[in-house]
Amino acid sequence: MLIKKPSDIKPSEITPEAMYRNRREFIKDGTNFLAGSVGIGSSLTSLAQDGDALKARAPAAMRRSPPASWWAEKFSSIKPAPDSEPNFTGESLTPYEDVTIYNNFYEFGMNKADPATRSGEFKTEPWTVEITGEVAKPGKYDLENILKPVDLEERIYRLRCVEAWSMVIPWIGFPLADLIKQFEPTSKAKFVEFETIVDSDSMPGINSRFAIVSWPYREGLRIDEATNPLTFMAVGLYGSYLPAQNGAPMRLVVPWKYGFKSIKSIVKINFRETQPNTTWNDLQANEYGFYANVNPEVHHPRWRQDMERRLPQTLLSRRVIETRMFNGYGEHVAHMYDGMDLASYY
Ligand SMILES: Nc1nc2c(c(=O)[nH]1)N[C@H]1C(S)=C(S)[C@@H](COP(=O)(O)O)O[C@H]1N2
Ligand SMILES: [Mo]
Repeated sequence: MLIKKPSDIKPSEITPEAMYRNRREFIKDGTNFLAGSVGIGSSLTSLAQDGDALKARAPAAMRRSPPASWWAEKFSSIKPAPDSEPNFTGESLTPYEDVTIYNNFYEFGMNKADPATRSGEFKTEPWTVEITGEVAKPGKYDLENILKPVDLEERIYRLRCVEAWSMVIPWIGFPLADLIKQFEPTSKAKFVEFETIVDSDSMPGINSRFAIVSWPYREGLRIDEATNPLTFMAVGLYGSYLPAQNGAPMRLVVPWKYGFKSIKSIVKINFRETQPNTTWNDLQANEYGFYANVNPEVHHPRWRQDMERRLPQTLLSRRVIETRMFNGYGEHVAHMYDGMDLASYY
């Protein structure tokens, strides 16, 4: 077997995981895990057990989408995350395996492993995004064209699901504000509405008799939230393209809100004057609000919101931590909600 000198190894041969482990080895985990005995509710099953079974079921080939050549060029220069908050959390990263196997993407099914194991037929090329409503430049745009003017950067964010689990994920993408300004919103654009693709041929959850969502999956933000510097459009994670299960080719990431706001595989962006309907709010308005800001003081009937399991859990450590207001990003976002009663606008 040939042994390659480090200088002979092309960057493309280094797995993103290995790259990240090296780069981030210095991270001292500042996360303060609470004692394993803290009662956090019976809904919190141990991922240590689920995890091994899930990993065995997800074929490695499904982890990365095969991208057209323009993607490789786009990914050849990525501005690294600064080593400080809010774009870098200082906590250890959730491993690639967990980020890409433990997912919520109901279009592929309701179980955590469904998006990884049932998205093999999903096509992300060609991909167009339709821009409508209160903008000077509406139209159907090829993804390649709308990504041309944006510079890719890395952001390491916490993601906190309303189901009381959380991850730390190194995303690749760009501020949503950089995308929005291309379409020149009018003064009537007070809200932004997003829709996910509906492709029943490749998304086995769409016509499932267990489906509870009326498709397309929809989300929305107020325009000031959408243009907040933290609000991110991700096109990759761990230095590589987004796998289908994480919302390829482009998904929203709103780190101070519950995970369900971070809508995946976006095909429509509509600018409007009134607040849009959103998927989870439509389904169960008493449990899921439009704002969905992470808030340990607003209770949810089925999951504790004052604590969370930081993935991956192991048999030895359940890694239960306290949930922070605005998921720890309050300094950068709390001002947008001045004077609002967050118990009513949850
Ligand atoms: N289209 C679509 N987007 C979605 C979902 C979904 O079911 N469909 N699930 C949401 C939920 S509940 C969460 S927690 C996050 C999970 O993102 P991840 O699987 O990349 O961690 O995606 C969100 N975006
Ligand atoms: Mo979620």
